[in-house]
Amino acid sequence: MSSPKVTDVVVTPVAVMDPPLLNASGVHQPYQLRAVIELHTDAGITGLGEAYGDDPTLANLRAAAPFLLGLDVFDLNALTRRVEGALVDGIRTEGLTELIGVSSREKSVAQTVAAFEVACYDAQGKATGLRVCDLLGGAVREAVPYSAYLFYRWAAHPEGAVPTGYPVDDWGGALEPGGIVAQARRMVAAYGFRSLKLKGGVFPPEAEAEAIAALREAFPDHPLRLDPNANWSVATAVRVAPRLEGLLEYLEDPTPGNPGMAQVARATSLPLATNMSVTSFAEIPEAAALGSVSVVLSDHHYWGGLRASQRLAGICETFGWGMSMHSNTHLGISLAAMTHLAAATPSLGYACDTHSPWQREDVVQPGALVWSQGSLAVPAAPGLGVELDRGALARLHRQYLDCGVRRRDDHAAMLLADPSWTRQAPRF
Ligand code: GKR
Ligand code: MG
Repeated sequence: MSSPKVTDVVVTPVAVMDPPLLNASGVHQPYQLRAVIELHTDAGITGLGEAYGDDPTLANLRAAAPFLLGLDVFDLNALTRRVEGALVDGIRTEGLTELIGVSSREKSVAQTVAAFEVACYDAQGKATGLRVCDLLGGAVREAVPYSAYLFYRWAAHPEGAVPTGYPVDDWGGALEPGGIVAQARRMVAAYGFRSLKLKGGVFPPEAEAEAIAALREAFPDHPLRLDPNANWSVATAVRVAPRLEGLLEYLEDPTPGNPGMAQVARATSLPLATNMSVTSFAEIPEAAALGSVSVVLSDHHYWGGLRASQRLAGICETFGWGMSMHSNTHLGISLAAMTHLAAATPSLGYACDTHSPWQREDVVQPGALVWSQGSLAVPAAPGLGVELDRGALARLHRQYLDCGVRRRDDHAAMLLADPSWTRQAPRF
């Protein structure tokens, strides 16, 4: 078998409708941006990947694309070298997706490699008849558990934020414990999730602790998590965390940075998890030295891909850290990649995060990703096991062109509803 070589790289930005989910930065915009990557090869095989779709990410992907022509899809070290070479000058690091820690050149390279690496793996799988999880070392689980991702939210985006005819979803608002419990009941009934995560950092910590207590009462056997996205000061987190002991399986990013997280860690027996203070290999030594975290949420999109995520898994094992998986809004290509990675990573023991229940639009054909009891079965077809829905891709690209959103800005979206709103970090 000769290895497929890349003959063309197509990067297509898309916009998908998103509900008004509240978080520490503000509120989700009516559209979230993603980029769909197609690596065409001389074997007639096309590998699929998915990335953020903001302007800096697109600029980096497009800068790297010409350097991939002729690349052997099995030569992932060459992929890394080529991307690094392509992005030597003019790399975009500013304005990248929020809430995933500090921006850096290293992380922008990692994000760019990751997007193409997933597409290479998909092409490898299609060329060999193997699934991506098999290429990653073999599946240790054929069903990957995910957690329900609960959000405080409004019923609809504020007036003026959406075009005429923008359809409101039927989840309604959730601004107090009763609303969060109702949201959890619906999500558990629809998907069978067996663990629950509440996005916090929106209301004062005491109010969010009440929501956690209400969830515990309604779901006595479901592990619970709370993620204030570093919107609590160290003093607040030191005060509140001990009250959550016995209620949470972990507390995610209560406060910013490893030094602050370490102070909180010393004040509570709760495991602290992060996708904000440990977001690249460069941040690991500080976290290890300070003892700031005990669970790291991986995310192949910014750790550098599937292989880099498995390297991270090894490091987590070395330090005795647990491993979970972070999610931003994503589509089916990424969900398939996350599922293959989790299936092939033995120490990824916590249920993964996913925004899937909030997404009403996708670029993949339905049927490949099947939910059962809160888990996704690893797709059976070669590669990622998902196929592009070309009609949907064209429609969502049109939506991208028309919607005017070019980067994620939850703060600006909040200002439309409350012009006096200010971002304070941390707010509580
Ligand atoms: O979608 O609002 C959101 C989340 O807050 C997301 O942006 C975070 O990156 O889910 C993420 C997290 O766990 O921090
Ligand atoms: Mg988080």
